[in-house]
Amino acid sequence: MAGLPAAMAILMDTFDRYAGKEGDKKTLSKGELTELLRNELPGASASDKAAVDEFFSMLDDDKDGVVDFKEYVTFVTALTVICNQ
Ligand SMILES: [Ca+2]
Repeated sequence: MAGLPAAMAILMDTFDRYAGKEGDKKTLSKGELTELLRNELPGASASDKAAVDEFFSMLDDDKDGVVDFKEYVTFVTALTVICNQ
């Protein structure tokens, strides 16, 4: 079971690195999320503004305009489950 804590540490580190770039360190703005996608998921179409907008609103579950850690983790967990099917 060594893999899970390591994976969670990577998740948390990735979030912290981008969330800390501007404004609130506990949330991802749309700009920070765009940068995260561009650097961490090169296959994602982060240059497509409409796709980023759609992705952002999908993550921003409570529609407050920022993605907090809970929203981020919920999304990544869902993505991991999908990828394992
Ligand atoms: Ca939110």
